[in-house]
Amino acid sequence: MVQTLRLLLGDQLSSRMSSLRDLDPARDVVMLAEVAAEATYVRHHKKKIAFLFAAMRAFAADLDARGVRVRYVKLDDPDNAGSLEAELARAVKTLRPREIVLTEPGEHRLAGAMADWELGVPVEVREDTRFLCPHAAFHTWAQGRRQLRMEYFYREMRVAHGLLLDEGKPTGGRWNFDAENRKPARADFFMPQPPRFEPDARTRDVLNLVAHRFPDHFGDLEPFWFGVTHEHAEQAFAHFLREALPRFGDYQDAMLVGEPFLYHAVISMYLNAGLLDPLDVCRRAEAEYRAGRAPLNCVEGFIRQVLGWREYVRGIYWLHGPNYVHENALGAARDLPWFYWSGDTEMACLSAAIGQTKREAYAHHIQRLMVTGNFALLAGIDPHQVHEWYLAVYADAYEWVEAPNTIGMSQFADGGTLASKPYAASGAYIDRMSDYCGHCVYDVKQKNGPQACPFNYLYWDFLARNRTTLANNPRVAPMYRTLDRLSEERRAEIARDAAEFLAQLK
Ligand code: FAD
Ligand code: DLZ
Ligand code: SF4
Repeated sequence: MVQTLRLLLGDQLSSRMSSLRDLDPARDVVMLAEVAAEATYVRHHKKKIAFLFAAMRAFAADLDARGVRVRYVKLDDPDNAGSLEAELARAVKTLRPREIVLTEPGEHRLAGAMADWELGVPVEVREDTRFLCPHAAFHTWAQGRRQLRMEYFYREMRVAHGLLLDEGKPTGGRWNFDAENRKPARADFFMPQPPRFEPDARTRDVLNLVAHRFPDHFGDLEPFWFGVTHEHAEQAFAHFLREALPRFGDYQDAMLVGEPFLYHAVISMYLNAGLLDPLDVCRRAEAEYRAGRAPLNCVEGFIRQVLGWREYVRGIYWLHGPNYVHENALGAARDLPWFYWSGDTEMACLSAAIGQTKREAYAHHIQRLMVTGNFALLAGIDPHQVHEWYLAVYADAYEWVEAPNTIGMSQFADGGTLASKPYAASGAYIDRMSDYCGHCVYDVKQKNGPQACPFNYLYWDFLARNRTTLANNPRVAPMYRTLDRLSEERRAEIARDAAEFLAQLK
């Protein structure tokens, strides 16, 4: 008889999961299940499914080698029951455990479903201790605050975890070196590439399965180069520390044609699936600064992303209920244009960001925020459709992190809970931070007319359309003063160009 059946979800691939805390290999069984319900709640990128299944299989093999009894259900198992609940029911029937233990999932969808599970044995759901800010601590921090600004949360996290502190004060005399992190990159820079891992026989099996079962999902399955084990993720992170961290900060906001990764870490899919530990990566980045191998602005910038943004967006996600993903403060209602799936657009910035998303299931933050996100915001695309796109297309996408970034930061659909102003920008921003415009059929310097960069007139049209909601925002008010200084003729031109452009979006 089995004492405890311990379920590990596909993004819980760490031996430090709370669900494994008191594992007794003599009496317990650890279960992992590839199920259609999780693989299709959005039409995930093929690389994302392949990454998770291959990593799940590798982790299960690792547990097995350590003497743990593992029940692993493959997607093509003829008895596969299709959902986590149905698979647990099948396991309960066969193994007759006294209890089921699992770590909370990262989404309201699954948490809500679990509350209704009827499995005939007690189910214990434990907190996910991989995160550095427990739910209760975030609630306490948020209570009574009018504004939940990341910067203040981040400072408290630095103190709580003793990162980049000298005698209780921020190292270098400042908490935040972001002002130094906005340099455009040049195409002739040396670009470190993330390490690529040759698929082994186990991963090849998964690639065949995904090719066969999900042919109509978005994205290119091959070449598949993601790491799928803790050792791979470790190698990828060590490579980042050595090769890219010393320039990470400076070029954090830069974009270049043909350079999808620049100096970014490319570790979010590993962190989010449990293959890397967030506190460990922060400590090791700090050690690079202390050893004189990476400058403070780069190390602080990296730690801010992981200790600050990553924990903060998760706190915001759980603070808001399941309806957060349906918020639409600006009443945006246009359908997501088809080119988000095909990449087929003449706008070079969008074509580059979407093209690499298709190929790699990866785009870095500024591409997500200031290219695909900015365009959707300016064009008034329904934020829920935008949210479902981001949730599907990136290898690192889970709702706890994707939704606040999309609904809150990128689309301003939560009315400013997360961001103090909309991340809306004209073509000039993209031109300053990238070399995309030099490859575009549109002219970024032209403000109106058929050759003008669409971001230029859409930007002003966005402000004009959303005046009632945004004009009183102190951070946007100066832009309304500029808009109001434009001649009537110019404003009519903006409205006409925007209407014509938006009318042909399909
Ligand atoms: P780097 O730029 O090297 O940063 C290092 C790490 O910091 C990342 O691996 C990540 O764990 C963390 N990080 C950085 N920015 C953020 C952020 N804004 N929120 C949370 N963590 C952050 N990130 C996801 O992990 N999953 C998502 O589904 C996701 N969706 C996004 C959707 C939109 C619209 C936007 C604007 C951002 C989204 N992000 C998401 C945040 C960010 O873009 C990615 O974490 C980052 O691009 C991952 O690449 P990297 O590992 O090279 O990150
Ligand atoms: C994303 C995903 C996919 C594609 N497939 C599975 C799966 O087959 N089995 C599983 O346990 N988990 C999978 N996941 C991850 C879950 O969807 C994830 O645990 C929830 O979204 C909560 O974060
Ligand atoms: Fe994008 Fe406009 Fe530049 Fe073309 S000109 S790449 S559309 S910002």
